[in-house]
Amino acid sequence: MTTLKTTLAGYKFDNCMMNAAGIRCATVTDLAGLRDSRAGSLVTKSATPQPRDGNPEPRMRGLQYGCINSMGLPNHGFDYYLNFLLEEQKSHPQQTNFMSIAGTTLEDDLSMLKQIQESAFAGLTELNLSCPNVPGKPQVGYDFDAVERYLTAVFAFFKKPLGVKLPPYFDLMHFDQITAILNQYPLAFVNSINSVGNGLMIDPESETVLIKPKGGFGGIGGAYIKPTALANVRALAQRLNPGIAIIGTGGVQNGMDIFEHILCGASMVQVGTQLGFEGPKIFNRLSQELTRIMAAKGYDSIADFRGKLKTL
Ligand code: RRO
Repeated sequence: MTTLKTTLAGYKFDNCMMNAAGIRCATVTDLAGLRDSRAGSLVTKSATPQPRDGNPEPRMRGLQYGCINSMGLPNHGFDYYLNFLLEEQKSHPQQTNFMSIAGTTLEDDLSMLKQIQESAFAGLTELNLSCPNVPGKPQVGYDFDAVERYLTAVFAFFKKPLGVKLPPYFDLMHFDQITAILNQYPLAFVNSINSVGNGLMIDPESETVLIKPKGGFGGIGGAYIKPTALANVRALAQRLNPGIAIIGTGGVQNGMDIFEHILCGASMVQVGTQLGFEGPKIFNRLSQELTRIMAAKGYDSIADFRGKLKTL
């Protein structure tokens, strides 16, 4: 019997698929849609201490192979998402969920983490170090000294399971450097990758950029980024302490894409752009596709092939 169950940081999930933060998870209606889907978990839109409107529109555009966004962290504020998650814990205690936070300063991150620490939240926390779209705020994940500073400050008091959402890296030396830092901390997981930051999509007909913020620059998601996502999952899996689980995100459109993420070392796989296109029913299709692929290959569970990518 094929199962899509997975384990991450000691938590069990009925399905190894879930949404990527930011996609159909900003309102309680969207979040309930995810909870009622076949996804094994959900993550809430990256929260800031106070609600934010985000960047001016148009701020997201889809194209054939993916999308560009510069949302700018629009969200209903920390309390809104924590309250939702606490309610979920009571109404659906069998499902473990994730809370994503993305302060625009270290102080904001620490203040939200202190509130999580003091709350009854029993899920996992994802610290987003890779938002590419807040003008004037570079991605923390590209500043290795800052990553070290953040994690030292966080783990001085934070005792609940915590992971980080990373930007894509493009040089093997950068994988060595970031994992040397991450391996110093009791991280439950790393999530790789966020969108490929500061791409540009244009309409040649009108000779115009597709989105308004930042002169048209924005994070790229979808099929465009799958090779980068797989490379990051694989490179992290080869370097991280075995106790740090990997969530693979980027370029998932079908069950085979999920299979490939797991082959590279992911324990859980998130769906971003394509979930935005299809809605939460996508998890039915993806579950059927992955189940069929595994059955055809004779794999009963994802542990049978996770991280077992072969080289030539
Ligand atoms: O809200 C956004 O603009 C955004 C965030 Br916080 C993120 O982490 N990744 C992204 O592509 N967009």
